[in-house]
Amino acid sequence: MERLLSLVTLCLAVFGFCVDKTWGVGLLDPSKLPMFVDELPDMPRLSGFEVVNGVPVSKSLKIGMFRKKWKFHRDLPPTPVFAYGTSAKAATVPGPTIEAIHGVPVNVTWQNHLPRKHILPWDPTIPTAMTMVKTGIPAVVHLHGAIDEPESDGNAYAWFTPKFKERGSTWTKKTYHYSNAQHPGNLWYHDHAMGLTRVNLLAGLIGSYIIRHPAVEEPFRLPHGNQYDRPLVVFDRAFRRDGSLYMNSTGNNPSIHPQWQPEYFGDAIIVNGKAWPRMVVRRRKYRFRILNASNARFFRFYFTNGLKFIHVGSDSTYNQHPVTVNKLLVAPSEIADVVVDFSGSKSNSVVLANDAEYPYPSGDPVNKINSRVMKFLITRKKELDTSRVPAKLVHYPSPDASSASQTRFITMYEYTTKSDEPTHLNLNGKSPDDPVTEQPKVGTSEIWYVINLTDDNHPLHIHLGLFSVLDQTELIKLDEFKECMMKLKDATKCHVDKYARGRNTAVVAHEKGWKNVYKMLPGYVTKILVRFSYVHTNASYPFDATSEPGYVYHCHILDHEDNVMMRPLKLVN
Ligand SMILES: *[C@@H]1O[C@H](CO)[C@@H](O)[C@H](O)[C@H]1NC(C)=O
Ligand SMILES: *[C@@H]1O[C@H](CO)[C@@H](O)[C@H](O)[C@H]1NC(C)=O
Ligand SMILES: *[C@@H]1O[C@H](CO)[C@@H](O)[C@H](O)[C@H]1NC(C)=O
Ligand SMILES: *[C@@H]1O[C@H](CO)[C@@H](O)[C@H](O)[C@H]1NC(C)=O
Ligand SMILES: CC(=O)N[C@H]1CO[C@H](CO)[C@@H](O)[C@@H]1O
Ligand SMILES: [Cu+2]
Repeated sequence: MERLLSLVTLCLAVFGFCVDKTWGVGLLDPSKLPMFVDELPDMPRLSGFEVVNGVPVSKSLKIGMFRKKWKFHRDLPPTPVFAYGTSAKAATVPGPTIEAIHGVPVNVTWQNHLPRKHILPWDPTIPTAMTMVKTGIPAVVHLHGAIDEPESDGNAYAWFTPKFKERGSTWTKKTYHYSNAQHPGNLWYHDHAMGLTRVNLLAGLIGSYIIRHPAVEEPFRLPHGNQYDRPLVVFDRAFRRDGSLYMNSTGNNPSIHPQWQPEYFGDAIIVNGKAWPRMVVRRRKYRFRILNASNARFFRFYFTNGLKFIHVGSDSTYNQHPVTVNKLLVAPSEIADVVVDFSGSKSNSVVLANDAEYPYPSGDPVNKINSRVMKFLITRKKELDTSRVPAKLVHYPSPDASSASQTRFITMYEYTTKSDEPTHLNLNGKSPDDPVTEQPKVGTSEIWYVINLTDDNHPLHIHLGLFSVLDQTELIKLDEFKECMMKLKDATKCHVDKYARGRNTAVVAHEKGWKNVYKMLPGYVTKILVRFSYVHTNASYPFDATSEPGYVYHCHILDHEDNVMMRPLKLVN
């Protein structure tokens, strides 16, 4: 049957009307895949340091990007993917978890071994590195949440092809330097090539990166060690029956963008590279660093038997105090660092579930398939558990709005056709190529008012700077304000203060700290304080943050970021 179907694809291709490959090999009905049959993998761990005479010292790593096949489910044929790893054989989806120590830098040479042809459809009508190359798929790695030099930040135009044969306009060097001078936290690395981020991540170019700080963290006695401290990388995917990844190759406005669609969703929920896996856990506490690595799907996680999450940290920093919650809303690229105590479970198995609408918050409700994430099978016997969750974690200096040296307005726009189909999005009416307008001074803080004029919740991600949400106020007379903004593109001239008079929505307790990505409520003005220095000390950066190519800030719905919801950010002295 499968062979017959690929024969059909071939014939259609030969006759030139194989527009969408789904014609040939049909879409997989994900309800055909039994849930909870694959064990949850722990991705290979790569140490970013060596221990010499009992002291951790700096190390250099070589990590490649490879095309290979990956088994996402027991009953699904192997899927062609792009994967990070120290060799093609060792490469995994997601890639290896890099473990670094605070104060011990890691050098990584990212090596591109990708083929010339992409495994997913891409769109030549959005600004993309793909149209500029002959020697292979362009790629560049961004370490999300890292406070590091611009040369190692993975600028979208710093892409390169295999053997560095072709390089983008802002490419500067082969080996990236990660200082790990920031406080302990949860980072992740992923591709960031211009106009390809959504497809390169969909193909598998994602991995976790943890910075540990033994002197700060050991006294907490949180669950630790590879067995009890586990990254969970969650994303959604759609498949064809032959196991290949499915991404619609027809855009929602094909006459403008033949392929681009405003949001990618798949019904299969993947954790650490397996669809709806299961994990046998002991009746004790575990720490899970949950990363939402979906292109566009928000997750609102909960346990079907009422178990709770003890939220101890977010994407970049620890909470001041642990916060216990029944539900966790995680936007794309957000990280929730939680402790789950299975000793309190009344049942011997529990499903981690999701009930977030997609697109969030105004889209479809979840269904039987995409509302399930994974299953935990809990041993019967209670364990001796010496780990704990301390009442106090890390106290960072509170955001001080009066210290801000600059105020900016950042407006999110979505453009649509007459029939209301999105064509593209941007920030402040500008594209990534327009000259830089945000030039903060190193060491200062700034207030940004982020105005969402779209129907979606956009996770805003700022490179280098950490930010804290001060206030979320709904806009009144939105249509009037929007009309002015569409014309003038200037929040001051449109008197935003006259419109920011609506409902005030509190920031939830566990998201009050310093973050590198935050969900911008649609129709709201979100006031944030962005800090361009370390938040735990006033130390200056151990690198020149003002060098080329600078940084960027963007929406982390990848389909938006690629078309073209991203702007440069250039630090100055
Ligand atoms: C890492 O790179 C830096 C330059 O960016 C260099 O000074 C340092 O010696 C390198 N470390 C190792 C372990 O190679
Ligand atoms: C692909 O997208 C097009 C345009 O939005 C839509 O008409 C079509 O139904 C989609 N195909 C599938 C299989 O979802
Ligand atoms: C993952 O992030 C995406 C995009 O920000 C978001 O839409 C989705 O809800 C998040 N999923 C979870 C489980 O948090
Ligand atoms: C950093 O400096 C600011 C004033 O510039 C001060 O209010 C704050 O307490 C300092 N923080 C630390 C951790 O020293
Ligand atoms: C949920 C929400 O309030 N969304 C609003 C975002 O802003 C646009 C106007 O620009 C409104 O139409 C949406 O209702
Ligand atoms: Cu990013």
